[in-house]
Amino acid sequence: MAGPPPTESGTIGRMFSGRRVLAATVAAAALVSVPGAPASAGGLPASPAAVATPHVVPAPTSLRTVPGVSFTLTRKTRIVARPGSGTAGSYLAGVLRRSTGYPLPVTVSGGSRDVIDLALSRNEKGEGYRLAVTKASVRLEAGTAEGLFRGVQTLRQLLPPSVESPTRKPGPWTMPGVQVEDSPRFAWRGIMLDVSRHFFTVQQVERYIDQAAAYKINMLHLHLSDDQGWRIAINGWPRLTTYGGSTAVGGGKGGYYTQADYTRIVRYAAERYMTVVPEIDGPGHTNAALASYAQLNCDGKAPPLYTGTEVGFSSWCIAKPVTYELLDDVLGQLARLTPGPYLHIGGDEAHSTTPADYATFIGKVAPIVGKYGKKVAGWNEIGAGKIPAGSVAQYWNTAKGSEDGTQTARDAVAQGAKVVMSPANHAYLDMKYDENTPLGQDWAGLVEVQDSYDWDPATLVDGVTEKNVLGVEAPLWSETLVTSDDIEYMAFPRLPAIAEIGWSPQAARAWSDFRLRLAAQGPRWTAAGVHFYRSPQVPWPTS
Ligand code: TNX
Repeated sequence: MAGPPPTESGTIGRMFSGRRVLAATVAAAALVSVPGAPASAGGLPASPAAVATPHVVPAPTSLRTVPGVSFTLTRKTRIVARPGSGTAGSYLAGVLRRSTGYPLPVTVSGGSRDVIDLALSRNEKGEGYRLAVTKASVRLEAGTAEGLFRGVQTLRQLLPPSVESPTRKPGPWTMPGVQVEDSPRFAWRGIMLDVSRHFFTVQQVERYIDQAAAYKINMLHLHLSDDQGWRIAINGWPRLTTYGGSTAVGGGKGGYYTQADYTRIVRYAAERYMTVVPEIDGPGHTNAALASYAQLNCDGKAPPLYTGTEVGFSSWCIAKPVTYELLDDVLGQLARLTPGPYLHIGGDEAHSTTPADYATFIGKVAPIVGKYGKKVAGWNEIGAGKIPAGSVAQYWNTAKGSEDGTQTARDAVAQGAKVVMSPANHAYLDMKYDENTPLGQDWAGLVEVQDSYDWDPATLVDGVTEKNVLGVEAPLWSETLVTSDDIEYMAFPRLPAIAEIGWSPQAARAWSDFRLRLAAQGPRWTAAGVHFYRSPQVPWPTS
């Protein structure tokens, strides 16, 4: 490796043993209350190169700055995307060309100067990567294309915020010299978007995918059906969408994805190494389907469409064979359209289904998922039914104090399931930040950014420990959300907090340090046109 050996410099160098982190945090607080600005009196002198200190979210396992070294993009810089590097090179070029205006050709081989070189390496595995910024080049290595894509997201954050602008900006485009080694704590780092309560177009979903991918999110859970709308076309059951998808909360016009639309979303996500998990909720949350086909109802009568926000009033008719004929078609078609391993069967808040019927239902639906070669995912309640080992139970109840949630999550684990943590009072992006938040709900409490950040998935639920936890997911329910601005206002800055919980080692995480790194994301969101909540807990730069 060219250049001087890396040193652990004050502000961000950290090797993540508990004590070192604390030292780094204190130094960071002293130095960089305004990222990129010269250090104030009492701090160390600002770096002579005036290159912004790296403020990376999620925190990498190890990030060492190399003092006095930097790399500057030029009109001649090339991106070398070596064989096997997947979409990482073209994605990076797409981001950088818009703001820099540089041609940044992507080639499969190239020299060693003025290049960003993406290569596979046997030293890394999975999503792990290694990134070295030297004077001559930027070198990113990973064991997989997916790892390179995650590393590209770190690389972006080393450049000035205006690099995120969709239009040309002046530069200079300088990155500090760093050596980063990084790999994720958890395999599942998800977002969920409720497209049922309000419908979001393919383009709106794609926009959210890109925003989440920047923080190394790798799972996209789509809540495709609920009382207020059925959003995915199913061959043989056209009224699910033409009628069941025709409205939304508040009586709006609704909408739905054709199977081609859904495939577009799946492909767009896959190009960002994000796996789509489609959810068809049941036995509750099924009014839109029940309204579409009278024969699905136990009494043979279709209820009216529903545009309110109550939960728990609807149920599939557990005893009728047609219920499972429908679900066989739905899950079979979704399995065919979905390359990812999971189909999410919902299972939450089935207040109008008896416990015996609930267990019968899970016992019938889980095998349909298996028959189509997929694994079962569901809300934690599915633990009350019989589920195959290897299933995923998504814990959504509020942490502690929720006996039901704890019990069903434990029951799921006892059957060999893994848990994805989405505790509503920490991970729900639809909760209000404070009592003045114009959007969202508050049934799980007010969730400020620190609340979303300060918890550990491995210690939240008694009896569910690190080895039982597959990861974390931030659900965004859309009863009160209509536009992309609404999505972004609720997701930012809390989504990056959940993303860091999913990616970074627990010992490396401290709120006092995170809030400074988060503050540095603000100008990036401003440059990108992301509408975000300026939490008073975060020292956003004023300029
Ligand atoms: C609970 S949590 C729900 C959703 C609502 C959400 C609103 C869960 C699995 N179900 O039906 O949209 O609260 O915050």
